[in-house]
Amino acid sequence: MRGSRLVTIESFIIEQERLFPEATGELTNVLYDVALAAKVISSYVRRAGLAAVLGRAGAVNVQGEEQQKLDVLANEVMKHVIQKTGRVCVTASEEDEEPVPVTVEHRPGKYVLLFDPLDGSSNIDVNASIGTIFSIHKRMTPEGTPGTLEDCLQVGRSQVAAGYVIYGSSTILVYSSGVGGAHGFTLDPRIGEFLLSHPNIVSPKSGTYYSVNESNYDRWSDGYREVVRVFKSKKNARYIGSLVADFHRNLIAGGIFMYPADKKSPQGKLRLLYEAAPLAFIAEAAGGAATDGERPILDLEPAALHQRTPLVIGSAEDVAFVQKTLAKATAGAA
Ligand code: AHM
Ligand code: MG
Repeated sequence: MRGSRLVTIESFIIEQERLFPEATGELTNVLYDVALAAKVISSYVRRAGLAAVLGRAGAVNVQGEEQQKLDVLANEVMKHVIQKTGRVCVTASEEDEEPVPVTVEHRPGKYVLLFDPLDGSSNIDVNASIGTIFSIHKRMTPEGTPGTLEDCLQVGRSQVAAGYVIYGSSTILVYSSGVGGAHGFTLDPRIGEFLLSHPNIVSPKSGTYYSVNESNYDRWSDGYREVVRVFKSKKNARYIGSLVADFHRNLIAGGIFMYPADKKSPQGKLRLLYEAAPLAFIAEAAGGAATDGERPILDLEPAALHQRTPLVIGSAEDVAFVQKTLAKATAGAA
């Protein structure tokens, strides 16, 4: 742990809130709620091999208990913690087909929470790092009413806060509320608190690592093939197949993550609203960048809740190199 002063996530967020004299404290509370959900999810993840949570939903484990899929469970935890607080008007998740509005009975609040409860699901059963990603917006529709799809379909640039939790060798929550930078907190399991461990994260301008699923090489455009040819000769390959884990490594150590569009996934694989946009918010807050190969992720206008996007994210100079190489390849092909 860096620094001798123990700073809890609560006290840190309150300190940050003082930078905004007009703040009412409600966003702070939404962030606490997310941190609380993260602790609960983390406790399930840590016991995953013992509790009845591995495998497919609907299956029965060796003790005859009905198993609940960990990502379904994480989705329920997040909604349970946030839906009745009076602070959000709608939630949207990778696991729910439609937005889930907060009913009038539960006092719809002024924020919107979008999330991927447990990303990297192919890694769950093999004990590799997985994560939760979250994005917070102010609502667009009138206060006091249940939120709608319109509240969810907002451009990434208008996020008021975003972040992720990585369940790795330790559990770390990284968040940003924009102007104040990006900050990381490590869950101390002895006291059950997130403590400040990575203040003011600054991502290196260029990095050692590149992360991409190279088995898709034959399906990529010439531009991406050229990018990877150059990266192979200059960088080190690291790919877990768990976005949060690949992103976190590259954020801290420097590097780039790419999930391009390809012949099989013409829009890319990753989701704009609750995967790409929140991580792009963190990347930019840490001095990095994120594009779909051409345009900043944070400027993309969403048209559908589960919309996909190609994603190129990480150290600023590496992302710029990809953009330049792709543009050159497109111009050359024209
Ligand atoms: P998921 O939301 O179903 O877990 O899928 C998203 C994951 C990301 O974590 C990861 O970057 C990517 O899918 C890996 O995909 P692939 O196996 O095609 O490389
Ligand atoms: Mg996901």
